[in-house]
Amino acid sequence: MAESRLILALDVYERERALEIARETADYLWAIKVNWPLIIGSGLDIIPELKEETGLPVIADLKLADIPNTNRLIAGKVFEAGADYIIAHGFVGSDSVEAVMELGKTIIVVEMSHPGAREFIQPVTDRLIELANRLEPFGVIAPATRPERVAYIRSKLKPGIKILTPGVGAQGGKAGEVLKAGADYIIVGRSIYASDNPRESARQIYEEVRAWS
Ligand code: O7E
Repeated sequence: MAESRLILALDVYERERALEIARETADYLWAIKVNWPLIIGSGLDIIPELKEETGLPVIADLKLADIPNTNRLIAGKVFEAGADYIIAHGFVGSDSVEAVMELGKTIIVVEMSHPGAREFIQPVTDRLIELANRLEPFGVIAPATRPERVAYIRSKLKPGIKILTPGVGAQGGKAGEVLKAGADYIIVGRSIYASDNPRESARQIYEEVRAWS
């Protein structure tokens, strides 16, 4: 099977349900993203459990946005638990992001997918792209809900820095459009985990993504 470019946003609370959905969909995924709902509901041990269950990388989407020392304290524990990547906000400044990058592979938010992202984040996206180009993280987060912004971010971003795009499905983004615009990976949550058949939903999105690869 071709390498997947699909990331599952596993935003459920319960450990058993998370492990079951991960097991059912793993064949179609590149990685699993865990966010606060799952960490709050199931604890940090869910990270090694998901890795053991699926063999897939885990992205800890903590959207870290604190002073360097606090970012370091949090990221240290989360990498130690087995996270392969951590997502951090860039708007807090390069020292805060560097504190995370010193400990492991990091993904920086340069623009978000919801309508409110236009208020404060989008106006500073250019500067966040500059930050990413300077620090060279593994990747950046860009909005699948606005393919034209993904294309813009791709045109300004150093080659080699990956673009990960949430917002496909429940938020209205279309996988094909955002991949055509230059995304490397798409992040999908509700359209998979809240569907009647998560495995089949993941398979359908995987096939759609593959058609663009
Ligand atoms: O809308 P869904 O259910 O497909 O889930 C989308 C997931 O991506 C969810 O975990 C949400 O917190 C996350 N996300 C966005 O939806 N928009 C963003 O701009 C950023 C993220 C995200 O992954 O953040 C990484 C920083």
